[in-house]
Amino acid sequence: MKRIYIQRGDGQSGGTGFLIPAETHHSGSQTLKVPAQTIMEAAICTFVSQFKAYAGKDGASSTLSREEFHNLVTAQLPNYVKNASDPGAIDQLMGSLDENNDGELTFLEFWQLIGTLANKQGGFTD
Ligand SMILES: [Ca+2]
Ligand SMILES: [Ca+2]
Repeated sequence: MKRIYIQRGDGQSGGTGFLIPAETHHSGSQTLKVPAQTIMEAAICTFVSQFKAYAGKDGASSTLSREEFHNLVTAQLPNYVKNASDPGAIDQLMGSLDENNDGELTFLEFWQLIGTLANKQGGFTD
């Protein structure tokens, strides 16, 4: 079972207040246990797995072609990217994200869109 050990900074016997992560390593045949996933960690996993699912449809499996990007945006972000069905808008959006202009979006190139949408969602200024 996972156990989280917390050393309290009580000022006695050298307490440092460091948070010690849950045990992750076991020797022998025991299965490796990792700490329970947090909400943010789960969100990251969702982004990564969804990106991979769409990027893996054709060509390079780690990047989004224009078609894959179009499919992802229309299926997954229809409320945030309102004009997703407009091919011209997709071309323009893709062009703005494709920093090295190779016609493919890496995860980090794609991630700019998520950052922009999330920023807008949060009502943050720039
Ligand atoms: Ca691909
Ligand atoms: Ca690119």
